[in-house]
Amino acid sequence: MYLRVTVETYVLKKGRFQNGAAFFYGLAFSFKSASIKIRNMKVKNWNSLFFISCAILSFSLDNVYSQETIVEDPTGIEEWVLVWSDEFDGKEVDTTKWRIEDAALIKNNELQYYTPEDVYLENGNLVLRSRKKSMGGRDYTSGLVETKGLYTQTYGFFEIRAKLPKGKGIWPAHWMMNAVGTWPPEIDIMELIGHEPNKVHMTNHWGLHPDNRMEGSHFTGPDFSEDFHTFGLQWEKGLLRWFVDGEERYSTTENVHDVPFYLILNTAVGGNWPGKPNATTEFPQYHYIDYVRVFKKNIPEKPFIIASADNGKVYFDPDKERYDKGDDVTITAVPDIGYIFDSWAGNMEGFDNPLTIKMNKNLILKALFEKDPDGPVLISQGKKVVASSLESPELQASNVVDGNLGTRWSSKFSDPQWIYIDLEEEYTIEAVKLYWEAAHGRRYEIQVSNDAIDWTTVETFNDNVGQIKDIWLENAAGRYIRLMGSERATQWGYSLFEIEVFGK
Ligand SMILES: [Ca+2]
Ligand SMILES: [Ca+2]
Repeated sequence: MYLRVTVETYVLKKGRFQNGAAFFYGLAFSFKSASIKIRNMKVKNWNSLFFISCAILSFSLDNVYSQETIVEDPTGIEEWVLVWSDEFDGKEVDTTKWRIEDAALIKNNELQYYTPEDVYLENGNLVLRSRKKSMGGRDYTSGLVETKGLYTQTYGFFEIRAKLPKGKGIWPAHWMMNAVGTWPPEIDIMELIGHEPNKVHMTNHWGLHPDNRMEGSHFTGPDFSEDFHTFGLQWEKGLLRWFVDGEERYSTTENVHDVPFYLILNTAVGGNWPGKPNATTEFPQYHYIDYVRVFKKNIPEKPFIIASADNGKVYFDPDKERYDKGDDVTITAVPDIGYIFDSWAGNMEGFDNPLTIKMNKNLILKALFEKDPDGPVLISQGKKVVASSLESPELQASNVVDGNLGTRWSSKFSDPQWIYIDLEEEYTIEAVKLYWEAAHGRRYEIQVSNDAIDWTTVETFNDNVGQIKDIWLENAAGRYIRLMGSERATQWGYSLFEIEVFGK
């Protein structure tokens, strides 16, 4: 049952304003003040009932009606719908859109500690600052944000407007990684090596580590540290096209990925490619990002659904990148542990879950969840953890309960391996959430115990695919909870960013 209909689709069409929906816009506008839940019998504004009946009428005419605003066309040749963006106009980084790194990532021999201190908004820009400052065992600090776990997309147009830092050892990048967590694939929209501030690199990575491959090109232009420039990527089935300031600078039709990716914006310091900073490198350096805009191509006969969610996930049946006009699609919002579904927002607002709709237009939806006051609470963070082995001293067991998705525990490269958490007292354990790294366990058991000697298995996985896993448990109680791995899925050890245990 849909009682409200709104209003925010941006259609790009060759720079012209298209206003085909004024009537519906008026309706929807009148409607913005209404907030009614029929299902829960909560009616906040009876004056809106007239408009509700209008909306039901309009809904019966069509699923959705939208205010259509034309934005500049990023490619000049096609019609695009803005589906996700951040203009960075606020006071603080929007953490429903971005995860802010807080870790000494072990990668490419880079020298920075990524800290939230170096990620902030200023004058309508996201600022990633790089400093010569000791932190977390590193000699430099810098900033990294990503949409991992918050927003992913397959295909589209991705545009970032930025003014880049420069100098020997400075490595700004706008790039994308596979949402599933394996590497490659990776698409680098823009990379710049700071001692060549007029050269932009554009690269596609494919294959699977260690048999990975890459192909790319570079464009030599102005000094990209002196002013703002736009860096764009058009990604379609079998096509990748890179743009700098609206001009195509590289393209390929080979090895084009077809799985969802998330976005990453960062400035690395040092690393194998740029080398170390030297006496000529000036600190601090600033990487200014004016906006990030993500589009999907508007194909009227092939509408799409984009759904975002924090504290939950959205599933589609059938799950397709595009639908045929008239297809029925069932959309289900599944809350994270400890949350309950509240409502839908975006092009279509309502309270039914799951909901079935007829695909007549592009739909941009957001699932809203709220904290479940009766739900289980997180009981594992900061507790004592013991593991069977460590891959290396910095990949310590306590990293799975530090609340940081950038730090992880990893075991030695053999089977079996285990890790347990001491909850300090006996709990009824209702759920466990595992955040696997790419090196995950294929077969493992969840076990509980009151003495860390005799273990009872409460859940068994025989063909685990990794990623983020919500595990609901029945009749599980104990002071200790253990993940007992019997078969690794990769040649590497068992590797987990975080284990969250929920109970009462
Ligand atoms: Ca801005
Ligand atoms: Ca962690």
